[in-house]
Amino acid sequence: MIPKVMIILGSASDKAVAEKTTDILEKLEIPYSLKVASAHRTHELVKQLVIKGTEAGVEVFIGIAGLSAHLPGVISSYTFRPVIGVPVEGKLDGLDALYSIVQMPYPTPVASVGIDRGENAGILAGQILSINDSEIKERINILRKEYSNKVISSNEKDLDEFNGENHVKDFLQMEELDLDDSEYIDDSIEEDLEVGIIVGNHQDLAIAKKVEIVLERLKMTSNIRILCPIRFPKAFEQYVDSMPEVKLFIGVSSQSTQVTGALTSLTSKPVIGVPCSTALNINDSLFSMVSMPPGMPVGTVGIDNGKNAAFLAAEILALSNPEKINILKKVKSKKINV
Ligand code: C2R
Repeated sequence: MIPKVMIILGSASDKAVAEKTTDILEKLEIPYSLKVASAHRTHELVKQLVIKGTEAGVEVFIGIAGLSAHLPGVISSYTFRPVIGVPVEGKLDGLDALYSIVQMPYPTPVASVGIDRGENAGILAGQILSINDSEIKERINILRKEYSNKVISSNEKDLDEFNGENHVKDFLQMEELDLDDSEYIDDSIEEDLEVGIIVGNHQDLAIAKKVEIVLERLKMTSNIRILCPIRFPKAFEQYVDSMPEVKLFIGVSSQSTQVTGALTSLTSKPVIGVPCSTALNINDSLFSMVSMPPGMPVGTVGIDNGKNAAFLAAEILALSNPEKINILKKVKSKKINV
């Protein structure tokens, strides 16, 4: 059987993080292959695994590594399949691995998840595959319900010890709330739209435009909307729901990156995030975008690197449209200048 996902660990010492990924892939019933290979210590092995794996039909690669985690980037350099990177905490609280994974130059994107967030890598891989597989999509939705049910049941299970005299315990019990979040569908947006780009505010529009320009050159349909989910929560929700045909979303945002956070809670489709720098701080958007809790992945690219987000989106869409790979090859060999 050809595995759909290949997971490569930089070392057997990353096993605990990899287990989180394989647990999810087991739940989603997605066949995977698991290897240990280091871009530093066994470069040729990584190269062979990725090239032969791609030729055989592996659709998504996951690189798990700590320290100077060059492994996911090296995987990306040998394939046009989407690559997800999981930074492992070692020294420097895992920031060494996070930066090494996320800050890839164009056009060699890696979608980074948070430090040690192996489960989010598994879910993101599942979301990517679910674009062309309704059974995986169904299983992703069940998994998302498990994560939300855990929160909901905590209200009954975990708050018992709060017995203060002023705690109004019976206020708004779970059964009094309307928690049905089944998807609202409106057919107001053109059917052939492939990518929805949402940008949090005007200040980040220049980066979103880069995403759009590269998507256009890569022959993908997209549209940009400036919409802030904190200032306009209802409009944001309606806008996301109004695009049932969109295959994936790209959120562009600075500061506390509510755009991508809100997107993952409203859709089970893949969400790619571009953290934007501001004059005062470069790191806040990266950290708040990538460090999503278990169950809610945002495949984060490097700071201000809208072009890599577009390239990654094309790699994802090329899974069902191999002709797109020819365009990606031309871009990489600079026959098309974007
Ligand atoms: P050892 O425990 O084998 O010394 O590895 C591994 O992923 C691991 O987290 C320590 C750490 O080194 C990482 N490593 C990389 C690469 N190869 C190994 N980051 C690589 O090629 O990027």
